Amino acid sequence: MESLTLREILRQPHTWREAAQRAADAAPQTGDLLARSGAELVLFTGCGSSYYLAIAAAGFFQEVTGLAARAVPSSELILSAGTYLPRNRPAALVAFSRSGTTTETVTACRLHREAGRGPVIGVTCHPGSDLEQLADIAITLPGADDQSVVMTSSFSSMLLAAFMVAATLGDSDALRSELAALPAQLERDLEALRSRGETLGADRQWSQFVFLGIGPFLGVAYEAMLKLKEMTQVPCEAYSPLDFRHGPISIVGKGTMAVLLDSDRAAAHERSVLEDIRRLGGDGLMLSEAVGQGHSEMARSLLYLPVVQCLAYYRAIAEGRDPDRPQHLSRVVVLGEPLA
Ligand code: F1P
Repeated sequence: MESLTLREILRQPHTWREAAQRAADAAPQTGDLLARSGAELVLFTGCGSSYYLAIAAAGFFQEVTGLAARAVPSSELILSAGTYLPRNRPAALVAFSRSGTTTETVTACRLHREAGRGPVIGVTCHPGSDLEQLADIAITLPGADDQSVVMTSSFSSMLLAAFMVAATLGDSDALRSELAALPAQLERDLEALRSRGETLGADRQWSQFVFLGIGPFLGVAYEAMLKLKEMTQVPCEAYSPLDFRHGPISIVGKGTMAVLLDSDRAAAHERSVLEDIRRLGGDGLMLSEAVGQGHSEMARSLLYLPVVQCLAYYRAIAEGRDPDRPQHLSRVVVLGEPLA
């Protein structure tokens, strides 16, 4: 029987259509809410994959809208808020949670509201969830509510929704049009992206993977690492490309595969890091070779996802593991005791 995880990876053109439409519908009122709130900072939060989603979303959001934005793990917002929230400054909170019930994320949103710090915008896949009920505005994507343990279509669909809101608030018609057309683009490219991920994942000469991504791409690089870690436990790490030279490069050897989620902004410098890795006996590739040219960085960051999801999936199969039953993991982490 076909794996649930693979089925949910391959349904992303469909879930992206729902995400683009629902986010486009919600964007105007989201912009009004942020403007009325006087928020001087937009915090993006989540746990695990949803935190990595927050990193990518916050990075592009700030670049496209010009509003100050940063990503913080939900648990840090609860236990170390002062590190991220400037004293008494109004801040909006954008929370990502596929389940809408993860303890830390729901708690962070509740505390943000109770403190009157500013509005809560929830992005979830679970209608009627705690997060949806707590949020001032909720963007809910039921079509992307992955039933698999690991997040795949939920991750990319919630990220696409965040990008669509950013493009709308940033008043970028070009970006909005590109994102609206992305589900059809993915439908056309899906088999090639799947196949590229399969080739990479099924090749067991690679004993360790390094995912490299600059700026907002680092969030997607972390997610690529987490997918592979969750489904296979194969050694894998993620870094900002040039920072990899400052110590972590010591791990490079014959079986190292560096997957560069390459950008436009630093392309030449990123390629130079791959050359260093090859000189040290490893190998490397640029994911834009699979995804093709002519896309914005935002769109490319989304099109990279099916490739790295399939890389992890097919490596799990090659290792004789069941991607639908990842070791030690549950679909949602709900803590027994309240954090605050
Ligand atoms: C987030 C999360 C995932 C993790 C696993 C368990 O859940 O921690 O990051 O990969 O699937 O759930 P959510 O808050 O997005 O529902």
